[in-house]
Amino acid sequence: MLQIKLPVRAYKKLIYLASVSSFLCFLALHLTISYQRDRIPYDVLADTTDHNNNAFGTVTTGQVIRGLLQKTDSSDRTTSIIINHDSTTSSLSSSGNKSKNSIVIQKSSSAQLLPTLPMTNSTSAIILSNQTNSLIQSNSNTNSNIFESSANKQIDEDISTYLDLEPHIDSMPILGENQLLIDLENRSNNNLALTYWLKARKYPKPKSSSNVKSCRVEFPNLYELEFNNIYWQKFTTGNSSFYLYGAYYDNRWRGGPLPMVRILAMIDRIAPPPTLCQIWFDRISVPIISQATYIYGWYSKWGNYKDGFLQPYIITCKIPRIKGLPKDFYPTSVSLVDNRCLKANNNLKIINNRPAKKQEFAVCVKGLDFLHEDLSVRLVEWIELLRLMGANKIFLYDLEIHPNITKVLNYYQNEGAVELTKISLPGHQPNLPGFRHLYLKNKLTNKRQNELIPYNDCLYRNLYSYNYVALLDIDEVIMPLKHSNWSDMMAEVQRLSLMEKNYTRASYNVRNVYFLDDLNHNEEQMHHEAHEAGIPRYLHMLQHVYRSQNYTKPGQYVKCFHNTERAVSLHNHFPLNCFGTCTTYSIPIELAHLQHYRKDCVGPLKKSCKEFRQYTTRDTTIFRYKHELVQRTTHVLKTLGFFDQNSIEHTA
Ligand SMILES: *[C@@H]1O[C@H](CO)[C@@H](O)[C@H](O)[C@H]1NC(C)=O
Ligand SMILES: *[C@@H]1O[C@H](CO)[C@@H](O)[C@H](O)[C@H]1NC(C)=O
Ligand SMILES: *[C@@H]1O[C@H](CO)[C@@H](O)[C@H](O)[C@H]1NC(C)=O
Ligand SMILES: *[C@@H]1O[C@H](CO)[C@@H](O)[C@H](O)[C@H]1NC(C)=O
Ligand SMILES: *[C@@H]1O[C@H](CO)[C@@H](O)[C@H](O)[C@H]1NC(C)=O
Ligand SMILES: *[C@@H]1O[C@H](CO)[C@@H](O)[C@H](O)[C@H]1NC(C)=O
Ligand SMILES: *[C@@H]1O[C@H](CO)[C@@H](O)[C@H](O)[C@H]1NC(C)=O
Ligand SMILES: CC(=O)N[C@H]1CO[C@H](CO)[C@@H](O)[C@@H]1O
Ligand SMILES: CC(=O)N[C@H]1CO[C@H](CO)[C@@H](O)[C@@H]1O
Repeated sequence: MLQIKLPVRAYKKLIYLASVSSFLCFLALHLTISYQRDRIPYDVLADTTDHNNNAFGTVTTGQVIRGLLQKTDSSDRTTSIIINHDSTTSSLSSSGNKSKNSIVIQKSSSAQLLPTLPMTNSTSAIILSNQTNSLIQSNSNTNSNIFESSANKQIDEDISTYLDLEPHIDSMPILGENQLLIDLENRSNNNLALTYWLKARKYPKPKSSSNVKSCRVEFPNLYELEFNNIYWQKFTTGNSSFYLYGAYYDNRWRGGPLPMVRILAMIDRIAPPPTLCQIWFDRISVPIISQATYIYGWYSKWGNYKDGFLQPYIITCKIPRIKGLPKDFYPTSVSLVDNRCLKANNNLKIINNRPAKKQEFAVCVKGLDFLHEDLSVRLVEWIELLRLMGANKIFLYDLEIHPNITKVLNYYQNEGAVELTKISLPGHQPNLPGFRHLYLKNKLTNKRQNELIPYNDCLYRNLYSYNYVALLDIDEVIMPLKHSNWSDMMAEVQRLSLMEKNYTRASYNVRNVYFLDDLNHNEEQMHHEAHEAGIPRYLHMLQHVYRSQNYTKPGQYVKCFHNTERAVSLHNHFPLNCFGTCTTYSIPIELAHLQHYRKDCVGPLKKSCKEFRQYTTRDTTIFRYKHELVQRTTHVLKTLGFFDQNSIEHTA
């Protein structure tokens, strides 16, 4: 309406002004865009935030950077967003291609270093390395480093084709805190009761704790727990340090009328001080208190029996009867304290795995320490052989392993045949991969003491899942000699042992016999070809069918099927503590033996080893599984890409 009333000249003027101003607007916009395009790293970051629905997503690029970096000192979460999404190195240059300064962030776990990043064109390059968390500052005048040279490279991309492209990033929605906590429960080896914590933190806070008589203890705060080397929690009392690994519910009837919580721990004392357990139940806002007792998981004569060395313990807390609680009302988590009224700084989820059906055989393997030794192919053969003999599941612990071994174990984990659990060494012991290996090699007694944690964790996780657990190394197999599988063999062993004495044993042990690598190279003694015909050369056990005639002495270097109904603490060769006495039955060598595949005898047997090499015999019991073992092993190796595709097709 307004326009119609205007004179024609003014109308024309208006159109002219409008077009001129929109042209200027366009020009300004264009300049802004191309200016920003020069600063690619900024765009990358802005994009990332955008896609993840981040709160900072809508502001313009320059602000995003500033916003994120300023936030770092106050919010760890923000820090991790930058770092996690930037798995490749991102370099931020402060002005076009002119700048000589660059900031390189390599995934850093130390958030507190970030606030020192200069946002101005400061003259130094800062490298944050995840390896050492150290800050290396170098002067720009002297930095002839790789980052500079890559910045000067001639890059000539036609950006116009990229304008609307969506980079392939992980578009998973960002999880809420509760979901993150539930996921973390798995990652903590299931020793954090995070699902429970979400509930427990909503319990009403006790009012005043000054009233000592009726002290109402608070549930430990997740963010105030004292952690150690990822999987451990530390509890200090007096001058003793406790490193807690896991807690388990034990209500086996042989343990008496009261159920128990068992806690696996390393303690730097041979006589730990008295402590109390605070046992938490779902829906009860105060803990049940019980005195802790200690079961020493080691023999003093094996060495390191001294304060200051970390000693393995099974800490036991009986759960007092509580009126009105149903029998299957299980405790949820447990803390150790030295005063019943104290809020604890440790809290372990109580593991209580109860599958509907108990299976027969679990195999447990201590922390694998094969970073540089690629035993992947031998591991495949070993796992397949155990499965053929009747192992229901193999539980392995991972200290450090070669990537090819990881590949193998991931495959079997997906198949459900294997469970791999990461583990670390507690306390002051080294955990840098490679260094830890050298430490364990040079500190044999410490190594053995540490091994008791995975062994007993494996026992206690599986108390109600398997009848027997066997602790084997990956160069050992318990070979049934008369039967085709462990199940049939153990049925016979049970029958024989009950005839001898009418009770089940805590363990059933098999004698050790060496299948040394070089026994079949001694051509003068044994007339045979160097390789077993029709068997692939990469199958170590199938190729090594010569063993010594002599077994190691009865009771020495034996391995057992441990009875999960009776064992209280396990050691490599025998149970150390049982309900009642630790009884064992020696399985006759006609029924089974332990085939031990080694280069050489263990250290203390060097003398007998001469004889082991002198009297040898060809033992092809393993050939019973030959066809299946060759087929399965080869199939897995092929599936995982261990063979050159061309050579398979060539020979086929
Ligand atoms: C450092 O980061 C690289 C690449 O992201 C990774 O391969 C390496 O394992 C990390 N090192 C440590 C000690 O975390
Ligand atoms: C934890 O891991 C187990 C298998 O190891 C899986 O079945 C379960 O779904 C996982 N739980 C969560 C919450 O991710
Ligand atoms: C630890 O403390 C107790 C008493 O608090 C003391 O008797 C003992 O000697 C101490 N042990 C060491 C190794 O310091
Ligand atoms: C063990 O072998 C016997 C005889 O070959 C067979 O009947 C039985 O099913 C096998 N048991 C298992 C658990 O594989
Ligand atoms: C063995 O003990 C069980 C009970 O533990 C009993 O039922 C059985 O009769 C005993 N067998 C012999 C041969 O004594
Ligand atoms: C080892 O075996 C040989 C041959 O069977 C036998 O003569 C020798 O006595 C055995 N040695 C021991 C220590 O048993
Ligand atoms: C095993 O490791 C070697 C060395 O890293 C590598 O070349 C090979 O491809 C790996 N094998 C498989 C099946 O990944
Ligand atoms: C805007 C700007 O500084 N451009 C420079 C980018 O780098 C090339 C080569 O190093 C120079 O020639 C340009 O002047
Ligand atoms: C080398 C360079 O670009 N120096 C500039 C750094 O930034 C300040 C202002 O923040 C300028 O004054 C410098 O010229």
